[in-house]
Amino acid sequence: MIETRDGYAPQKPETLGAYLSGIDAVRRILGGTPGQWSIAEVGDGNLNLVFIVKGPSGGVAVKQALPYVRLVGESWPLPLSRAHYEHMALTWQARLTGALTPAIRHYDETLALIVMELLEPHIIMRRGMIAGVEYPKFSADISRFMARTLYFTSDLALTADRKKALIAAFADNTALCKITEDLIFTDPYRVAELNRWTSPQLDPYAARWRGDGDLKVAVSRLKLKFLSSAEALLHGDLHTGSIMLTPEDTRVIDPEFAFIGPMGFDVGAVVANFLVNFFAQDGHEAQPGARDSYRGWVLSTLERIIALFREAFLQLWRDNPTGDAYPVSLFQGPDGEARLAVERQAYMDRLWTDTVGFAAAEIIRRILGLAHNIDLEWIEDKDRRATCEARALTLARDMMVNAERYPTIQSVTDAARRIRQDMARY
Ligand code: SR1
Ligand code: MG
Repeated sequence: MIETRDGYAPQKPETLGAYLSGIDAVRRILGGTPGQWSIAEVGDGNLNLVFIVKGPSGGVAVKQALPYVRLVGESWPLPLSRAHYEHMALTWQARLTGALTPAIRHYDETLALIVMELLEPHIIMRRGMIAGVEYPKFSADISRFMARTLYFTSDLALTADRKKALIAAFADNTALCKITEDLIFTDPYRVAELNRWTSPQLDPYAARWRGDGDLKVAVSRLKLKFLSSAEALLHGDLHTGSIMLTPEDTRVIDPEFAFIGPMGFDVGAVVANFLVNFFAQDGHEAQPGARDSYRGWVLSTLERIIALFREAFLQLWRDNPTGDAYPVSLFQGPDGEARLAVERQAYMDRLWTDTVGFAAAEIIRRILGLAHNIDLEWIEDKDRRATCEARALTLARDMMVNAERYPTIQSVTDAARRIRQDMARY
């Protein structure tokens, strides 16, 4: 059933101006009179309305939840409460990371609407990476974002009562979690109405995925972890479409899928979307080899992200052992400290193994499931696209089934380079 709520109505450019003119903080940012404001709906995401509003003095971005999935239509109802979770997650992330999120100018729970800072001249990272733009600050920014949001919302930093309160605060974001549970961990491995792929080129791959017992077991283990491991506050959809940036400034947007889940899911989303972009470059270069240097940037940046994330997370743990997990009192004296240092490395190794599996699941669903990436979708020549996709699927299958063969990010990037070299065609 489509949700209705007293006072809720989807905004249109004609109604939004009047609404915003009633909010002092927004009126001051825009300047002039509402008649001088330009308002355009620009949303190209899967779920929501997004408006850009500009006035004589400045601009804002307005995001409003619809009571259904925009990509599919009213046949797929979705609760408006996702704006509540997005607002709450943005508030946490802003507190923990400073300027790595868009500033919130106004929040309206009834309208399920968030007014945010207009990020200009930022663009969606996925688009920048398709165009071959390098972002020198990104590895430092995203590793800091992940380390701080994941560490400070985990049991390593929070006392048990605060951690449980955090779990409770996000526990009802079930509809958004269900999208992930179905679209990432289930549908690509079974016949599902919404699945799609580059056909007929990848038909044999789709069929193989539905008949592969090893893959089904591996993805089911990951799904169980996603369902049951309340490790930290996740962004929940940390792909390159959820990042707006310039070479100088990075902002993480869109945390409406936020909930308390396994950390490797967020880190894996970044890994997966970099790998997909790496494989997609063959479909975007003007002549073979033209994007070699960019491919090098993509993989070396990914390696740096993971190294910096590990370093930053460990440093936060050493400096802020404030949670109820690994009580300081148990690890005093030189022997205790040494044991804890070893255990911290083991913790990071387990997190990395989770990351490999979750990255694989994200790659697979972007090729065989409902929601695809423009990195691949924009490759017009279907044979070329299918070759890029088949290489990504080949790597992802092995990462998922044989995660232990990928103990480091270098082992993943080496395999990506190798598969690209060796696999001439889908
Ligand atoms: C029906 S929503 C499909 C996808 O869009 C969002 O960005 C999430 O990635 C979700 O899985
Ligand atoms: Mg989104």
